[in-house]
Amino acid sequence: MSLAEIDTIVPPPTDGLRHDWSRDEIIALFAQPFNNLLFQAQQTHRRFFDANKVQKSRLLSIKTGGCPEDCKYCPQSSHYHTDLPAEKLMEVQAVLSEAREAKDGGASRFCMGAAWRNPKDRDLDAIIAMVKGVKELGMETCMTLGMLTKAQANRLSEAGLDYYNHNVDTSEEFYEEIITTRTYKDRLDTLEHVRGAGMNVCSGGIVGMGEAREDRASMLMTLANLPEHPESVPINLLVQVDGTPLAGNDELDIFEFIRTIAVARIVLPKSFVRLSAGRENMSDEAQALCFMAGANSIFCGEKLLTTPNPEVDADDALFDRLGLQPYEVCPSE
Ligand code: SAM
Ligand code: DTB
Ligand code: SF4
Repeated sequence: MSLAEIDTIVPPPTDGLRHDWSRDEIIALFAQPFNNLLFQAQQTHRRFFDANKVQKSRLLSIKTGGCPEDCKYCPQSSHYHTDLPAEKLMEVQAVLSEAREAKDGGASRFCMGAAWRNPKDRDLDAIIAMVKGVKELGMETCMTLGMLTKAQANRLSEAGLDYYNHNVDTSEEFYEEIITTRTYKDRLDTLEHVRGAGMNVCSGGIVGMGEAREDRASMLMTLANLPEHPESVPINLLVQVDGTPLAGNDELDIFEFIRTIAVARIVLPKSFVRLSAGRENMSDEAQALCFMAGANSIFCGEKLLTTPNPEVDADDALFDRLGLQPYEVCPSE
């Protein structure tokens, strides 16, 4: 097949955004003096967003623990011993009552996570009932259930699921240090199925796992060079959980974390960049710098999936001190 023919099969992106970043270019962004990097990120942020608005999502673990995958960061993997009891999939009504509470607490999106390698087809009826029920409450819906086939992605999309979260987690080069039970390509295939089914894509990763700056740059390159940028990009700072292989790792310098947020903002200018896991151990000042660097989404509520997150009152106080406003209902990106 000639190059011209390939060009007609995969049309170039038409969104006016760059999808051709090299790793060296992204490393150069990281390497700027901190003030210059933050200035560039803040300018980019203001081109597409209100710099004082932050989207709030609430997480719920609908199926906890006992996961067959070996992700070295994860307290829910059955390969490690973390004192986390494995539970069955929650009942639909119990999920809906948590969603009602999340809405009352100011969340515009409800994200449901399951400790699965992939959902089984027989689970999808209950999952779809959850999606429909949460949407009836007037909230956006997000699910993260592991790998999806094309057919599963289509079913979820038809049910009205707004977002699917599936992280690339790290760079392609570092990936095998962290997960051996599924490949990087598996992850990209799932993202393609989600996009092909017409859902919004939520995909990001974790930093602080012992990766190098080059890996952080490479991860952002993968995300920025997807045919369409994910609408939502969670940047998680590793939450170290005793019993997982990454517990006891050296902590990442917080300024390197803030740099990662800033670079994500620059290479993914129209995406919501989520200051995701790790806020519990961050100072207010560090979080303020993350917002300044272009983070405009957080998880709210005192629990992530299985680990603690700041109390709602603490977040409200921080938003007040910084003059930040939550999006009522998230603008459709
Ligand atoms: N099992 C599904 C999967 O892995 O695709 C969905 C749930 S999984 C817990 C969702 C994401 O949470 C992971 O991809 C990872 O990025 C993040 N995560 C899990 N444990 C974490 C930790 N200890 N610190 C930071 N992020 C974590
Ligand atoms: C994402 O990127 N981070 C969230 C969500 N997507 C599902 C999960 C963070 C989990 C942190 C560890 C825990 O609470 O189990
Ligand atoms: Fe399982 Fe997801 Fe945890 Fe990996 S990150 S062990 S797939 S729950």
